[in-house]
Amino acid sequence: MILRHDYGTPIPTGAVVREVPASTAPFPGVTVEAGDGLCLRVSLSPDDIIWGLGETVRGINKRGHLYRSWNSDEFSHREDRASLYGSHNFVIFSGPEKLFGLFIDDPGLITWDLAFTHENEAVITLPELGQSVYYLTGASPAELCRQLRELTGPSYLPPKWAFGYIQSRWGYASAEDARRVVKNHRERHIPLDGLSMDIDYMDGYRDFTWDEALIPDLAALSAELKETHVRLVPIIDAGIKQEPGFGVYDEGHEKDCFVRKADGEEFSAGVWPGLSAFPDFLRPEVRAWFGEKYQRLIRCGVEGFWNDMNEPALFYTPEKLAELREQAAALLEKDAPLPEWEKLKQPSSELPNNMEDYRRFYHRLQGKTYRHDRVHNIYGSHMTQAAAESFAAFRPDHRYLLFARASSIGAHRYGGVWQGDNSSWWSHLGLNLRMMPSLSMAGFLYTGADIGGFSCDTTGDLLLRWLEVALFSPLMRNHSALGTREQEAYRFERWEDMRNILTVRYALIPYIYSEFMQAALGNGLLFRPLGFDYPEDDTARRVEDQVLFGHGVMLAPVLEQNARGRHVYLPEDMLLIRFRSGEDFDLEALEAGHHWVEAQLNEVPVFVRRGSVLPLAAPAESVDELNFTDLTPVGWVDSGAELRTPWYDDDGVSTHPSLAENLRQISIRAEGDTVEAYCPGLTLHTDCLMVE
Ligand code: MIG
Repeated sequence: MILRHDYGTPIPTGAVVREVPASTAPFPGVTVEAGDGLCLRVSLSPDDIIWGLGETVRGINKRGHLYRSWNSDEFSHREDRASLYGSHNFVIFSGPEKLFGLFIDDPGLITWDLAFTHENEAVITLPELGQSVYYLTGASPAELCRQLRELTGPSYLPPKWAFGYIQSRWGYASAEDARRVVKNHRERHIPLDGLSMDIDYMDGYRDFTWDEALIPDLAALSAELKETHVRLVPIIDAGIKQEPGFGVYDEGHEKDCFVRKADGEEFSAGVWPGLSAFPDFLRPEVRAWFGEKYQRLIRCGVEGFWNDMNEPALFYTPEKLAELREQAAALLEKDAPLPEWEKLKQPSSELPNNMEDYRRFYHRLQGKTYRHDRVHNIYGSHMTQAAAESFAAFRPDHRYLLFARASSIGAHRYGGVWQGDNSSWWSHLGLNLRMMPSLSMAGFLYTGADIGGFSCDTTGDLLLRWLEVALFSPLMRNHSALGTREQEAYRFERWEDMRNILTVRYALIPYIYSEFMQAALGNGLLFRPLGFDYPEDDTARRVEDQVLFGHGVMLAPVLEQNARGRHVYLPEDMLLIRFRSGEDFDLEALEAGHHWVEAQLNEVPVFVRRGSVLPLAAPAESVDELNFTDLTPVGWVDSGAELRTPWYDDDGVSTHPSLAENLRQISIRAEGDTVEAYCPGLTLHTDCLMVE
């Protein structure tokens, strides 16, 4: 059941698609104080767990830290950060005597003191009124997530090829770079489906252009790569170079599409192209205008994009830069001794993403004007919406790949997210795994982190383990920053192991796709904390380094350097599949309880519940070449029992696929030595089933 309270006049964020009438019935377990701002308090018993908040640092259980909903460009973030790129204002309180969810539909700053100040209290504060708060109750945490999705709409559907491996790097600029990287993969039979192009492909960082000296014919390049089953995925930034003569800018300026300051002047901030103007994505006519621009690249055969810098990140404003200059000039003037120059450190480090700058410009939303800081967290989402609406207008029956950096709940209908600028640190391996269930809860099913780590130099073992951790991430992309060690799989001594792990991924794609589509079309979860399925098992509820995926799979990847295995807790009997490649794995039946599981650097352990199966395809080098109908289910089957697994497949591109029409059942029956597996339209091989 969902209860809604309004405080002040709620700002239309676009997050909610299903009207729930406002009520005055109290929220049991929540104390609400509404004054100038809003404060929600929940007292916690020592055993309560808090799940949610989507893309955030720290644990799956969010209890014990302070978080802030404020979309932030947090390059190389550490665990003390309160905010990352997205704001996903949904939490679940779950304990022996408690189960409810809160969704705060507010586009601005929210502070979540989740037992940070007081061990047994959660305090959520919002500086201003103007929001709806939804209180969700139901029989299970998954049920609360389903309700949230019914309230905020279904998750975005990527095309099937987007489940393949994508190679990316800040620095790929030319057609030659693209060809070389693809060739290096294909020559070594490293699977590949996408190549993402970073800002360097653009002409002077101008959106919707490309440098014609580097890419003379984008359409020809795109067609040539598609011949080898690789698709280009260019980046689009939020800011538009403020340069008279640049067509996109001139048009946006003429049509009054850019945000303005209080005095009516166009707001300007420095980002990659230099001083730039920022589209007011909150207005539908601006979205239509900006979205249409993507079609220039789509007409060249591009079928996927990533939207960056849409918090929006601001490197500096002329106003702030002038202040800094003045301070520097004063120091110069008086010929200040060296220690005094230290005074510039703080103002210069505060130049980017400065709160004062976020108060300098205004948006128009449904006839009202809002200062940016009041609606900051929905800016990026509306950029994603602009792109998605344009794709739908251009080719309504075709899915496009789209993922963005900044997001809020609501944007999950339009695209996926990647998890921002992580680092090549072992600690981020765990962090990125823990974000998967939290992002699923918020509706972002299509997600993944920069494999290998974005900033800092990666190492061969870290990249290999990261590929293993990302085995089930819908978005599986290797990406790294300019100036760091080159990070394509083939650069490393262990490249064959990396290739082998990628063959595991491709063997799994039909299953991952089946689970993804069932979750997306059925408002379900793709990744879940163990506590969702084992609410009575307190050990399972507190596990932070294992997650559930789809029907029947538990992931417990190795997250530590030099480790040759790890401790795994099994809440029930499971089959361990120790993969070395898509065709090379061994099986071991394990009983519920604690286990030390060996996993050498080139091995990835995957667990399947007794009575479930993991259907594998024969690996291929691209999704186009995968056979989705010839499968080998792997699992632990009880003799005498019939096992049924829902199985989804479709053409991979249609935009309104029907769950009912595309869902089948794989049924497996084992009786003594005879095992039979059946599913209409599938050829199933039974040699990897363990019968007991
Ligand atoms: O200021 O486009 O998160 O993936 O490589 C950095 C360059 C801008 C940040 C993105 C990252 C991308 C980088 N961008």
